[in-house]
Amino acid sequence: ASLLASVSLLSSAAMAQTIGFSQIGSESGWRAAETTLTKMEAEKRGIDLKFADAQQKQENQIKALRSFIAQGVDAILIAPVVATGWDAVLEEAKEAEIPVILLDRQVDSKDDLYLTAVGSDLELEGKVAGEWLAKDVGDKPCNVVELQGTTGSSPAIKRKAGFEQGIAGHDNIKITRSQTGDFTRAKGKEVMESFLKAEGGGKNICALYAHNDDMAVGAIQAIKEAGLKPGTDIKVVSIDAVPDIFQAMAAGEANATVELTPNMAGPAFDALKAYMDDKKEPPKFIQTESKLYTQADDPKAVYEQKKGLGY
Ligand code: GYE
Repeated sequence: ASLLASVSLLSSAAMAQTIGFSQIGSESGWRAAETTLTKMEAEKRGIDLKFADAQQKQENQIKALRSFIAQGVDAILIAPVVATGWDAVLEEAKEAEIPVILLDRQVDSKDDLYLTAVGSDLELEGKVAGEWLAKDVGDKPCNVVELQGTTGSSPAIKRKAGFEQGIAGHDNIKITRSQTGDFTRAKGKEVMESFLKAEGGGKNICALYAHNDDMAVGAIQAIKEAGLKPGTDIKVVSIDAVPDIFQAMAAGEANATVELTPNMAGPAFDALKAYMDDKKEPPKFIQTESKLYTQADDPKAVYEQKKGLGY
């Protein structure tokens, strides 16, 4: 019996796995933090992590997954850049009996094609942002411009829908312009410049809703260059709660953000271990918490506390 026990112990120790991680890229400070934390979590667990950066291109993610399958990795993590187009490669992973875990974004594929998805309630994040703005503006007429995330990604689709739920019933609040800034600072600045030009230099814009803080930080630059005060002339609400948005808040240039934890890998690795060691099937969605931060939450202190956490 002891021989058997030691063999099974050895085999579970042998489970210290090789895991492939197909990361979207490093389009935002949040994404960079997720990568840092995933590598740290893998290190902690003795996992050999094979990392592939897709530079935000789906075809590079599909190539990476095929290479992980060919290598015979024990499991795959992927943050899917868009929600569609994954069925074929996920079928191939399933054929190879390699469990796949989704991080921070979801896919339209049937859920038997992945072990679980770790992520936030993306729609709730948008709703919290919309509700904050509705409370902040009261009955005042407010034209909102929106910087959407990457076209076709689950956060862009759900955060847009959620925000509209948050402002529903407040007919004084209208989204007058909405365009993708692809989750990056540079594009966020560029699109905000075009919004300002199109809206009388910005005097008709009451608020900006950005699907992530990086686009908001880029837009804040554009608002200042247009001679307006972000945070007062144009309210700024976004999502992620990266350190730089707290610096902007402390300077009165941003008003609110909804926190998205960058540590999706911890819950993912835990679910995977339970599955591989004890055949414990995880739920299809493991939800992380979202939290609203405003200028009332001591942004300077939050910046100090967050800036070391892998961003
Ligand atoms: O908000 C943004 C990143 O997929 C929810 O992707 C994530 C988003 C996050 O580009 O900063």
